[in-house]
Amino acid sequence: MPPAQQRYDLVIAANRLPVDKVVSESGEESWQRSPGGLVTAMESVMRNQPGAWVGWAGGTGPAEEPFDLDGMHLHPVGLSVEEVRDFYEGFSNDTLWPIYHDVIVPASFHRDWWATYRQVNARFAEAVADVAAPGARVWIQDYQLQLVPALVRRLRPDLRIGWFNHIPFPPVELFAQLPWRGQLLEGLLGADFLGFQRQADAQNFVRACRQLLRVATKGDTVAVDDGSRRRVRASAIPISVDFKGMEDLAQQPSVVARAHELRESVGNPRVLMLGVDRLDYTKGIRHRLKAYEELLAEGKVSPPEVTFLQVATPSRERVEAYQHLRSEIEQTVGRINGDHGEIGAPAVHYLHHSYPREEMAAFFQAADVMLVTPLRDGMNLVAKEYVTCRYDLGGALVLSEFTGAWHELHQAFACNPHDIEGLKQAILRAINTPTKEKQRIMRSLRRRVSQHDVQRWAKRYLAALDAAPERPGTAS
Ligand code: ADQ
Repeated sequence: MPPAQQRYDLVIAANRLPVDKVVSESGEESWQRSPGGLVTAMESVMRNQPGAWVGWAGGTGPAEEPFDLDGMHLHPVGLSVEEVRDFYEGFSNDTLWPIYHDVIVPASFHRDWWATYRQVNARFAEAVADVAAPGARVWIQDYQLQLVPALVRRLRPDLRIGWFNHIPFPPVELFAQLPWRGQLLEGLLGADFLGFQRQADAQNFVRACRQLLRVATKGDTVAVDDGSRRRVRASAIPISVDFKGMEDLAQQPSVVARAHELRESVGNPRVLMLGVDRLDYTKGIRHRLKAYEELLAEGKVSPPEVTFLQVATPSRERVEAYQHLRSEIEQTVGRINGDHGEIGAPAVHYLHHSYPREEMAAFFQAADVMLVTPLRDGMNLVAKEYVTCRYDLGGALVLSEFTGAWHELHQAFACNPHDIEGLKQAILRAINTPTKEKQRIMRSLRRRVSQHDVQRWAKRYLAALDAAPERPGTAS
């Protein structure tokens, strides 16, 4: 074990480190913090206590040396080319991701992917055990690391272990398809506390334990069958955004000017509709385009008066389902523009890029109607970011009932994206509702997000971890 000064009272383990490697013109390499809600939240808790972050740095090959950046100790975990393929693209994103998202596309099951998932989870657990101080709190993130809780407990029974699932936890009927379902549940039950986006996700987990492991459950706790008489609590602590930070950004004069510029560059429409997503089949982009195409064909909306801008971040481009999705979306956009666009006035503006936070804030401010139509989404931060940027109370949010966000943002224009007719009606309502009423809705959406920001989420999570059932024998 490293010397005492290199061990920490709070350890985050996540698939990715919150940094990217940048290479200067002279060829010098350095690390730059990548923006994101999780890292902002962690900064707020790490201000009061030193913390370490264990994660993959994004490349392949042996792990880089641990280093400190902006008050955080970063501990890279290395992945080989084969491990990226089998652990990350394979088991995480082609087995677990579809099963945990209602099997929108079929899941692939491969025993060698599972073997690599176990191997990589063990490496993460060893890294956590190395950097954690005696009695430290460990907070493990997401579906890529479901075996880490039990592996860490085996190595370091003195630690208090939490896990948070950023994506949905599926109903037992779907979860049961996984050939390794028992091992995954046992991996998670190594934690003291398990956090989920929605109560329904926590309940799905508890039910899976009862039905598949045949262990006793009571309310939101599961009894662990390992002779320790431990109980594990599973409950909902929905994630959020850095409301203050993002609102400040949106108010910057350069961002406001950029929002005007964006509207102008798409022809100053009366209604600019916007979609912003990772290019993922869970996000309902196809359904959104279909609804829009029908509205155009029926003459209910027409460019250049109404136009639609879809920003799609490149994602998981080596996984086949994502390659199919991309070509399908690009074909559809081409068809819609061919049928309904005019020279200089396309019906759909489509951007397949990643943008800096400032540009995202400008997109949100420029949009009259924000279309968030996932078929299934753990939370969907885009919905909360949109609301955060609308300090002017402008805009309208169309929100799928299948997102975690909808459970907090009921006042939004709700839609079931599978119901194309209903989706069209929701879009028209969002366009045509009087401004005063839309402002009232936006005010109440903003109140919710401002009072439940990501800093509060992190505090609530850690408080729940501290309050989780004591282990028999350790209670004072
Ligand atoms: P994601 O599936 O990635 O996250 P989401 O919650 O919408 O989905 O977060 C995406 C983030 O990427 C947002 O912060 C958004 O602003 C940003 N983004 C999107 N397109 C971008 C672009 N072109 N350029 C730059 N940034 C872009 C998973 C789960 C979600 C859950 C989050 C957090 O799938 O359900 O809400 O984790 O828990």
